[in-house]
Parts: sequence; structure tokens; C-alpha cells
Amino acid sequence: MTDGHDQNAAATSGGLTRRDGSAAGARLRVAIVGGGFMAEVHSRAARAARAELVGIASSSPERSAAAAERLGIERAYGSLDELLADDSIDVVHVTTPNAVHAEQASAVLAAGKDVVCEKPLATTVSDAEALVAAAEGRTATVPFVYRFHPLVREARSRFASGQAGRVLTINASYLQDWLLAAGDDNWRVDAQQGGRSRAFADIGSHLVDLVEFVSGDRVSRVSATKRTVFAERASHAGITTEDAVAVVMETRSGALGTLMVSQVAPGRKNRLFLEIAGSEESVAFDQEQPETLWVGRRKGSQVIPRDADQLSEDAARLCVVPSGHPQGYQDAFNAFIADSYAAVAGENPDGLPRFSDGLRAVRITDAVIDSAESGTWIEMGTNE
Ligand code: SOE
Repeated sequence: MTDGHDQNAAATSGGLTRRDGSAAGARLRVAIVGGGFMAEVHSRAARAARAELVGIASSSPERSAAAAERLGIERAYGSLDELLADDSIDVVHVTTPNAVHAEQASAVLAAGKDVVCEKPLATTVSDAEALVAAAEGRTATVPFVYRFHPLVREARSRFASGQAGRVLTINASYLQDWLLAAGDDNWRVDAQQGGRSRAFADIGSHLVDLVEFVSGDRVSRVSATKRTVFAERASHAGITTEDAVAVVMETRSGALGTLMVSQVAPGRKNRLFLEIAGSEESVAFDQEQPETLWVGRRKGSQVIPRDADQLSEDAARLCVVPSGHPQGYQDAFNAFIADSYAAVAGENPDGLPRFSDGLRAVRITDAVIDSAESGTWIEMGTNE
């Protein structure tokens, strides 16, 4: 069995050599901004990649101390400025609410450090464009981590090799239920903290990234409609961000697609579903069942298991346990961080989502909301 993780680890163990060229094998020193659930996910992935998780900064010295205690991190910084003043830090993970991503990721880059910034990269296209420009020459990645499920890479390889034929139709959805009740609330519902789009910016960004990543095609135009089911929630009123959004789309190659994104779908927790029909084969991937990939043919459709010996090289590389031991979300996140750190060391791992991919998702999100608000088709730029 190809244990891609050791190869990956080999890349990252080389990757853990500090950017300043200090002793070979020196561990990469990383820090986290933010103290919530995603900070915990990032901390697990940083440790799995053998980085030295040096410190954390949250919204106040007290919250920094509480997060450091909860996550077993050595140092609590009083502020982001204090963290950025620590020259020993190589990489900063930004895991804070959307509205401060641009300001904080910019500050990290201005301090000469590499950055992993949570999606959505920014709440406006102009902020995302500025971040891409500021990231020139640096390693700057965005956790579109569903790219790192091995069977997503297998699906992608079938379109990249031509085996699946040309893209004809796309049927994709991302459904959750954590905001189903009026009593459910979160900073994301507030446009001031999350941006003008909520459901699409939050999870539709993953969906469109995966559509373009697997198909190798690009969205060319969108027509959308959206709903805010609850204008009042437990601690927010006058809510304008969407609970659900439906999109009809076309691609540059002429394919047709439909997208449904909802955070009010009972029983669906993180049900990202992607079915792409090629002229030779269809592929269907369900993020809640990531150990199999359906491959459809006129004759001989099959369900492919996550078995490294049967997969493309890029898919096999991401298999870290033998088939039959299920891999999941944190494994995908760990692989993303391992590849991000390998990029810090000068490697160029295939399929690593960088700030340019984050900008792409922000552009599509903006077009979707513009379309829903105007009731018209919105064209995507042809060179973006
Ligand atoms: C909430 O919708 C959320 O945590 C997203 O912000 C993540 O990006 C997604 O992976 C899971 O759900």
C-alpha cells in the first residue's frame, strides 16, 4: 500500500526546515489567531504535521489565556500585534470571523510571515484581490480541505486524464441544519461580522471550489435566488444574510449546472454532494460518506472504495490508513496543513488551495448574491 502520508511527512519534515535556513530538520514554528472550534481543528493539524505550536492570540488577553489552556498551547499572546512581533514565528493561522480576515492576514504578511487564512478569504472582492497581491512571494493558503479527501482526487484525475470525457452537467449541493431553528444563532448571520453573504460564503465557497477543482472547468455565469428564512434569531434582528440559495450556472466549456446551498435542511450535517457527468463517465462524491466514489457509465457503473492500490497517484498519496479504516474531515485538514507547510519549505504540492483560489470563491459568491439581488444572470470575467 502506498502510504502517502510518509511521503507527505517526508516533504513536510523537509518542509519543517525554518525559512531562515536554520538547522536542517528544525521544526516550523507556528501560531494561531482565534480561539474557537476552527482554532482547535487547525491546532490538531499543525501538531500532526510536526510543527511547534508556539502560541495563540484571541480577542483579549483573557480569551487568549483560556484558549491556550484549552488547546494545550505554551504561550498566550495579549494581541495579534504582540504575536506578530515574535520573530521566531514562521506561519500564522487566521481562524477568526470573516470580517477581520483581510485585516489580520494582511498584518501577518506585512510582518514577513506565511499565512493560512480561513475561508471565506475576505468579505469583498477588493479585499481578496489586495490579499492576493500582498501574498506575492509568500506561502498563503486557504482551507478548501475537501480537496484532500482521496476520492475527490480520484474524481479529479478522471477528468484531468480525459477518462471521464468532457464535462456535460453538474449537480451539486451543500446542506446543513445547524441554523434550522429561529433560536439557532451565530456571528455569521450578522453581515457586519460575516459579510453580505452567509450560507454561500460559508459553505457554498467549498462547493464551487470543489466543482471547479474536480471538473477542471470554470463557472462562466450564474443565475441565483436566495431566502432568509428567519429575519430574527436569538441575538440578532433585521437579518439580511441568506439561509438558503439556489443557483443555475454555466461553465466556460458549455456545461450546465445546479447548486443548492442551505443551512436549514433537517438531518443534513455537512452533506456536500457533487455529481459531475462527463461524456464518458459520471462521478458522484458525498462528503458525509467519503470512503467511496460512485462512477457511472452507460454500462458497468461501480462504487470505488478508498483503496490506495486502486487509485490514482495523487489520491493514493492522501491515504494515511489502510482501506477499511475510515478517513475523515480531520485527515483531510491534516493533509492540507502538511501540504501548506511543504509549500513553506519550497515544495509545490498539487492541488494546494492558495489565496488565488480564495479570491476565486469570493468572486463567485459576489456574483451569486448580485444575481439574487438583481434577478439577472451575472457573467464571470473570462480571465479571473
Ligand atoms: C459552518 O458552516 C462550518 O464550520 C464551515 O464554516 C466550515 O467551513 C465547514 O467545513 C463546516 O461547517
